[in-house]
Amino acid sequence: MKRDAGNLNEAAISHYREDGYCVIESVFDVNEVAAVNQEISAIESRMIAAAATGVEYHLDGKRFVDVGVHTLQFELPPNESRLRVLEPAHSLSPILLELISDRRILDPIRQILNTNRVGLWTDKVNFKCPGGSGFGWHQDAPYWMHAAENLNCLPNVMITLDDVTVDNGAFRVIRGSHLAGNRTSKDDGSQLQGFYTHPDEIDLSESVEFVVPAGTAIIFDPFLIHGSSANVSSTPRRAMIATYQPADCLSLKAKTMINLC
Ligand SMILES: O=C(O)CCC(=O)C(=O)O
Repeated sequence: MKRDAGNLNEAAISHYREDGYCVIESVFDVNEVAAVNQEISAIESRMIAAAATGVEYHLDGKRFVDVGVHTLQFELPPNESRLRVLEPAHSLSPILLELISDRRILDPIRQILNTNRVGLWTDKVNFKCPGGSGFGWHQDAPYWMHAAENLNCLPNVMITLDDVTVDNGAFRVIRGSHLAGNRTSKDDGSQLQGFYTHPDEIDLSESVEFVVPAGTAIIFDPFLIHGSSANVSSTPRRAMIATYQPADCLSLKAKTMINLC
């Protein structure tokens, strides 16, 4: 189910409710995407430099650094000089705040949340540099379970910032998997096992992969099982993911109210 930018029609809203996602193509044009990518590149350099002042830790061999409220996750060797994820990112740049506050994104979110007043729960940039690692199958809700006031009201929007191909690490979901709520997690003894979905819970016959152009918005439910493969191409596959909530609720990391209405 693909929609052009604008309000979601009833079919798109039903698709979101029943299948756990909907896709809006051509939300942002090439110039808008290029401006965001230029900003992201500057932010990556700035935050890598700032990591020297942060608090470093390792989980399952992955390097994390907290710099104030920002968590930096670095890529694995041989790409360890590159960022994998930066969360949150909007407060580092008016351009990123503008992107995730854009009416073309907020209007569909208002429809999904059935409210005019929308706030931000969290946001991140996934850099997916050439050689960047994939994301194992997981749901987002378990990460947020202990902090969110409205676990069922946290729609995610992935904004693609490069044309997505199978080779550069397309995003994928298990259609309808949100309907069964919180799934059993992995039990492989890893530190992050609680955040990954147990393989027995994953019905690969319902897997949907999104090969979409830059500037697309993929809206998905916080309980939807999702992930992506590694980037085996020579070009990046950048994306920004913003997660919304009803207004007047605290955000995940900074614990401030970020009302976008
Ligand atoms: O960016 C991707 O490819 C996957 C993102 C993802 O699963 C996440 O950030 O939760």
